[in-house]
Amino acid sequence: MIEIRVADITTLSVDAIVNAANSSLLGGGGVDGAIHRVAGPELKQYNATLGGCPTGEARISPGFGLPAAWVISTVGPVWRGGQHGEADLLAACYRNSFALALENHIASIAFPAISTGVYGYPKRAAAEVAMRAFQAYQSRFDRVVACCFSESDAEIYRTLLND
Ligand code: AR6
Repeated sequence: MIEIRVADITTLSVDAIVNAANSSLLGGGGVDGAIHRVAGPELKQYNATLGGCPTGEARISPGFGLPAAWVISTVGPVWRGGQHGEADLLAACYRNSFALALENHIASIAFPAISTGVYGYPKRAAAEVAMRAFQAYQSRFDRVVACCFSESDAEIYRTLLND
């Protein structure tokens, strides 16, 4: 089932939350900063052992201080006009995050709108990529949460879900 929520993803009680990270996996601003703040310094220490993550791939860590048991960090593409493989890379983020979740027997998972903040991916185009992935994988999970940070972002997902 796909749920569209307006929330701070760090508050969600799901098995795994997805982080829109950078390739260092060591923290940053936006949702990444929020997740590291609530998880605590153990997340950065743990991620330092992972050796980074290329754009489009994903890595899994324990949730430490978060309500979620797991954090799946994925590195979205920086928007450079749309002709540099951005859509394929963003789709890979969702696919690789879902694949890691399945390998780890995760039943409920929440995603932020990857790449739509600092990385500048247009929100509607990013939501189309996200929704296609949610629809492809939802039957293998109890809950797939599209975690929006504003009501206007949620409205974009609702429009796509009802299409
Ligand atoms: N809960 C849910 N969504 C959030 C939260 C939150 N607490 N905070 C922000 N968002 P961004 P990116 C939304 O910039 O574009 C970091 O510095 C936000 O409104 O967090 O993938 C990393 O270290 C937006 O819709 O991630 C990277 O360097 C979405 O999350 C870089 O930013 C993504 O915005 C990644 O940029």
